Amino acid sequence: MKEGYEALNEDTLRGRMGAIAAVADRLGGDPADWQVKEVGDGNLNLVFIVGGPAGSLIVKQALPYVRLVGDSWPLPLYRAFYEYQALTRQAARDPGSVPAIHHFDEAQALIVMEYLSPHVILRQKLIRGERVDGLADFLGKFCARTAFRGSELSMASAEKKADVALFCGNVAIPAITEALVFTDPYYAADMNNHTEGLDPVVEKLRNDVALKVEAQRMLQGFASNTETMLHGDLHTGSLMCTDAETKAIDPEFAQYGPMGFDTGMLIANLLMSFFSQPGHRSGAEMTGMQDWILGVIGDICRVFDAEFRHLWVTERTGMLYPKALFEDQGHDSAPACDRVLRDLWADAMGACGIEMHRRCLSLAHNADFEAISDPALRAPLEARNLMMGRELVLNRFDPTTPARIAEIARRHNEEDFL
Ligand code: SR1
Ligand code: MG
Repeated sequence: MKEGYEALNEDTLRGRMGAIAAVADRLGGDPADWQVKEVGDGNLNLVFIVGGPAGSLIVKQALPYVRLVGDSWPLPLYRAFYEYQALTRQAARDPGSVPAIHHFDEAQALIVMEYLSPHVILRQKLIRGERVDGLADFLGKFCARTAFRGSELSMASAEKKADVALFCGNVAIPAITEALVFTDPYYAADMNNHTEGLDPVVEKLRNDVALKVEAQRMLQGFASNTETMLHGDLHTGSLMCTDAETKAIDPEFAQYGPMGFDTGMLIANLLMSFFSQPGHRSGAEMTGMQDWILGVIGDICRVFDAEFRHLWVTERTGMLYPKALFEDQGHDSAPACDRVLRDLWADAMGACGIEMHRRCLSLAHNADFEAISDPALRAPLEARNLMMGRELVLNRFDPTTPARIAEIARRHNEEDFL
């Protein structure tokens, strides 16, 4: 732990933050009068909303352990440093997509940033049946821009390799993903849990050697392919929305990895929202929400594709697929872009399927399903989700289209697997 680190609490925050001009000037007034509320509902960190007469902001501080589990699971404070680095890169690669940073303190593992208001976590909105205008446009562009602009399709090699080296220091956080996402779902790991009644499907997945092989191949790629800087944890709890605006938050799992990973994880979380809807509403309201979610997924794919192809033409300045080799020779580079996208979508579909598994089988489940209190209702919905995840992992090299994703989702949504 860095010398001098001290976790904040609602009593100490005013005094400590009041001494920082970047904070005090934004909040105004006497720090003793600031309103302070700890609102962290994630698995890892402290998050405070701090309000003064001139405005409000967020103070996020890493704890030296996993909050979800307690101090029996230590976790390096350096994750705040990587989150800060990732936020600055995302802000440059997709301006306006992430909260503005007002102050960073490495020793205290603390980031002071813009308070997004009246935004709420997308997962909560989806559980409530609320829609967000422009969601797919934001997400498709965010994923395409961060994937493309963080890769050697765009970046100078020396700069990209230096960045890969920097992020290589982030060992403990990717290790969580390597275990919880890629490995633990496929055997009875210590911290796993799953819904009562789901055993037949869990057993089927854990005895599917071909599935385990594919999950480990995906892990091999995740651990060794440094194509671009990932958000690393782009689920619906890492997005904050109003009814018409979306921002991405919380990139402490940032690492260099396969270009399709973020998009796959994101689509998985939307699919879990799709499958869980019958636990939250019924009738036309439910089918309408499910149709809307599938529409968002399809549009994310279309927007991603269009934006990636646009960047391919306008910003392909890195060492990969250089114009000197294609356009300058009078050769069309579009087939090369097709090929890159095909591989990217195969990675995305694999990551998607694995994320659908881990959120029902491993340690950190998601509220979409967990908020369904009756296990007899929850288990069959989770079973549909798990079985679709399997199909996506095993068939991830089939061409990915919005129609194919929607067809697989609708087919599984009709099935009883238990
Ligand atoms: C122990 S951390 C569990 C999960 O929380 C984070 O949000 C990541 O998704 C991680 O896998
Ligand atoms: Mg998080």
